[in-house]
Amino acid sequence: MDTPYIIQFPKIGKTIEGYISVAENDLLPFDVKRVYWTYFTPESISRGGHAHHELEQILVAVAGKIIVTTRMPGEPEQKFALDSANQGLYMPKYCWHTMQYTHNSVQMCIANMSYQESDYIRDYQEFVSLAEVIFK
Ligand code: T46
Repeated sequence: MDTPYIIQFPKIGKTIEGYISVAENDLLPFDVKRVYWTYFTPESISRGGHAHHELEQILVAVAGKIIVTTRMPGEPEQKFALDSANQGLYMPKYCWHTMQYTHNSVQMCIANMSYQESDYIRDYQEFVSLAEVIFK
């Protein structure tokens, strides 16, 4: 079973001219099929609260700070603070996750498949029960 991990992307440039970061080739653990982004999330809101059967993705805080809480089946909870635009959090399938954002956050998600509502597990008890069967 894979676990979430941080990917460092190259940071090209200097303070006086700004930076470019690039996500390509061997740094990506899958072929990219979709990119989406989340913004203007109020600080009082927690998003996510689901896992996926097949979706793998990388979350990047291209602006602001995002606290991502993850739980893999049978594993303790982990917390990641994303606050660098050259850093991404890889989340494998069957990773239960929630996110909280600072008001200025922009979250970019790089994903291995197109949007399919049937891929979501939105009920935590269903996630726990499925995980017991799949990862026993
Ligand atoms: C995830 C976290 C990190 C679409 O129609 N197409 C899309 O590609 C996406 C991502 C969402 N939607 C629709 C589905 C819902 O009606 O947008 C609405 C909000 O989606 P959701 O409540 O799932 O949003 P988040 O922020 O809780 O979760 C999203 C992704 O959906 C999810 O896969 O892992 O960001």
